[in-house]
Amino acid sequence: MNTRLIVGLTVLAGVVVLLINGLMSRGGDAIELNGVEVREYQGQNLSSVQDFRENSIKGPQFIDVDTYSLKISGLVESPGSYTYDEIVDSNTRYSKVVTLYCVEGWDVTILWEGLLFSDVAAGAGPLSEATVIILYAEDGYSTSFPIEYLMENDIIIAYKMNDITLPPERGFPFQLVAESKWGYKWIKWITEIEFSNDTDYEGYWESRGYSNSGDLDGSLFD
Ligand SMILES: Nc1nc2c(c(=O)[nH]1)N[C@H]1C(S)=C(S)[C@@H](COP(=O)(O)O)O[C@H]1N2
Ligand SMILES: [Mo]
Repeated sequence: MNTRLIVGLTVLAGVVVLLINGLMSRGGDAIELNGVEVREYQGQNLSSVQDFRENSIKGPQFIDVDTYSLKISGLVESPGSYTYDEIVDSNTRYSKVVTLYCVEGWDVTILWEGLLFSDVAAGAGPLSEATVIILYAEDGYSTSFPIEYLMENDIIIAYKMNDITLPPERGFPFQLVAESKWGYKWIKWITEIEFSNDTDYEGYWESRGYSNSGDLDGSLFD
């Protein structure tokens, strides 16, 4: 090989290394602030926090934890508002690997950590007339569930995924892990839990034709 070829190849290799480094550090930045993401759990490979597609109705919401409150309203004995710390510190923490399936055809398998929805809601004392729970979010999004689904299935409100605090894009402070339901039922940036008896209520995507139950094994449209 002549010298010019060797020099040329060396320069090319250097450029490739720089490019790869650049791409890798770009992808990692936002996440490393909160710690190191776990990618394997009990022998199971997990998806990455970055494998989600960002397609929220108004883009990421940036919620200030110091001013945030979660409101519990409607058909309950004691409506109230709780801070992030009140919710996270006063309830038992659970973790579980659950897969989110979006109707667009992608899915992510994540180790979620959070609180039982039923524990968070129990303090407010749901009234016996309540049959439906409507969840509202910072971006105006909403979705609803039959009360039994959220109260009787160990459904989690997550504040961590793969062992890092939910990044803003992924729903900080809380995302509902709506197991066995399509991704559009996994509401992010939750701000209010309303107990209701409005069985006709339709959330954002539900009012645009998607099934109200959102069951993965049911039909996609009502
Ligand atoms: N507040 C809020 N929550 C939301 C959405 C949204 O637009 N706003 N999109 C839903 C949809 S359609 C999916 S598939 C999941 C996926 O989350 P991602 O946007 O973090 O990928 O979030 C759900 N939760
Ligand atoms: Mo979705």
